Amino acid sequence: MIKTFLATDLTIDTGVQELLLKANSEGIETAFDRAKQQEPHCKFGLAGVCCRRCMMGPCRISFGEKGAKRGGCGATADQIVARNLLTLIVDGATPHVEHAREVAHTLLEAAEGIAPYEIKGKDKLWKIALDLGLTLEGKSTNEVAKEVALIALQDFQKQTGVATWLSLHAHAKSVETWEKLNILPRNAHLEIANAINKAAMGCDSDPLNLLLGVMTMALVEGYDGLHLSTDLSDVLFGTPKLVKAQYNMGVIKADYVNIAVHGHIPMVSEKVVEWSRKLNGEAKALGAQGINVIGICCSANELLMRQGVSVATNFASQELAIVTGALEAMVVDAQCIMPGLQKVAECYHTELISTLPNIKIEGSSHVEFSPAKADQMGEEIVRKALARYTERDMVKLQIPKGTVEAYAGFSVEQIVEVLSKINQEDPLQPFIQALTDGDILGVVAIVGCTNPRVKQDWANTELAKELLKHNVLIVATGCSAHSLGKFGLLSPEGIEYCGPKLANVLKTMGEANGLTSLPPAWHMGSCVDNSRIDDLLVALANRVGVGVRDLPVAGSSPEPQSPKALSIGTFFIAQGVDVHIGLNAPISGSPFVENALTGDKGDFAVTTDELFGGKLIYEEDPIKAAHVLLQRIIKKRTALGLQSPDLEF
Ligand code: NFS
Ligand code: SF4
Repeated sequence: MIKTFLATDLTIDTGVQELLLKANSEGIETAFDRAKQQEPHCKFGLAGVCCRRCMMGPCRISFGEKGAKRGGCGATADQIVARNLLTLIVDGATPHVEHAREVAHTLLEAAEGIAPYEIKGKDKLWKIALDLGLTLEGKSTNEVAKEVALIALQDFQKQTGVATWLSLHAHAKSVETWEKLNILPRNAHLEIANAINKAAMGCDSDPLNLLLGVMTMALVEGYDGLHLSTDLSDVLFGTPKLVKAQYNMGVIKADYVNIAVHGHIPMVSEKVVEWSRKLNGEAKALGAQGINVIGICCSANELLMRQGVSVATNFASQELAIVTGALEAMVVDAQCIMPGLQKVAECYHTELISTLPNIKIEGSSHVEFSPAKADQMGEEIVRKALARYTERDMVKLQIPKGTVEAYAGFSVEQIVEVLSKINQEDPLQPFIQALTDGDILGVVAIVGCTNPRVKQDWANTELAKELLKHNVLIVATGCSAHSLGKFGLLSPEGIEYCGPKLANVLKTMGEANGLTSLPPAWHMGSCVDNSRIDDLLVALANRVGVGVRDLPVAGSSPEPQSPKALSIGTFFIAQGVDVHIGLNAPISGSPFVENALTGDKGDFAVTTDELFGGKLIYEEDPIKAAHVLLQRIIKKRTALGLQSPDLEF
């Protein structure tokens, strides 16, 4: 643990600051301490030029005149960086692909009557079934659901053709580009194996071919990761609708049995909520007011959107939720679960509970999830939490005060419904009119994580405010959406940050729906729900009659932590959307790879800007990043023949 630190340098969240001081005084180490201990980071690792792919190595390429220019096998910096990037994108995409497969498997078992889940999203099921060309006549919900689940599972098996979920969602112009480049994926598992095979020692050593492999993996991420997860989660649990909830550590309640759900997999978190409601009376029998479920990271997003569950915090401060001393249990499944949680939990009465059969945490308890035994899991977890309540140490209890109101639930279906209150026949028309007139200058998706290497929530919120000032509408997902929620940008009050034109549009749209205004940032869900942002872009492009690459939109991950942020970003670049990152990807050691991803059209032999119409933008300063994104948006507006104001920064 570092002895002296200023909590205000580490996060702008005052609740987290308070808990960092508490942790410090109790001698508890957190990710913020450990991140400092890792400084300075290895410069070879940061640049992506270290290779551990075989036992001739590890090898690293020197930056200066002197030193090795090739690894033991002869691999150059370009080749090593490209191979490392490919496996990094596999690291990002694979958890989402597993997420999707688990949802598909659960849907299948639910349809077969084996798994205790009711199919709540019938509308979504019908829509997907029709899009897949199935006939519905005379079939029960379960029969249709089974057919859909079996077709979805084919996206992990089929050896020829193109992944079905890509064909369901991709814009025709994007598919044309990908076909020409021969990067269309067949099935997710095959492409993951293919990518690992390409990157293996002595296999693919052509940096361009490796980068094309990166783009294939990005499409796997987009369609068999994000889209498949969202679609089938909506079928099982319903499509999100506008919902109001609270943000900040203050959502943890002193007089309740508190259960935090953390991770990503809605089959786990939904059952925890269901059983918390069923066993609420037992908490009262213990003298508590009831059971309070709160969310962390993307499980929070899933439950916020569908159940109105409030959000305690995001990635970087996950351990600090335990430091309140008020959590009876923290239930985790997969992805972004810090192993450090267990050590913190041991300082309190909190039980850390892992759930997925293949994902365990050293020292934690484990209550196993399987679709068929989901109810047993839910009940056992909640009973474990109840049992811990009486062990709470009141001396260690300290919950930062105050919560912030936030709206979430902006699925595309909900956005269309909101807009239909203005134009019933053609709901997207008022949105497109506002874009055309420049009342909405463009749309930027602020997505991804928080990272203890960056002052928590600072870059996410600064970038959002600067863009809003210039009338750019924000859509958000993941832990970035949580950053915006904590600081009021998911609430109608947040329009104080908007330029006058955007504020007017949001007021008009809000008033048509019985609100003072829509919030300036639309919370569209978890990280897999970046699929919803994609659907929105495809719908807008189709309505206008252009490609996704032509739209005045961009993406940004100001505080990225996970390789998932990079694989998702690359998916959007593949469609011609510019993507900003606030911490660099490990590519700077290769001029070829760096230029291919960040160069402009015509800059270099090959750039994604040239091939796809979008590029990677690396900028740590969120204000400068906002300005670069504004310039890129205006460039796209100009190409569409749209007027834009002269920007003054
Ligand atoms: Ni997304 Fe969600 Fe958060 Fe980053 Fe992790 S929880 S999948 S990766 S840290 S946003
Ligand atoms: Fe070194 Fe080549 Fe082996 Fe990598 S694959 S560790 S560069 S010898």
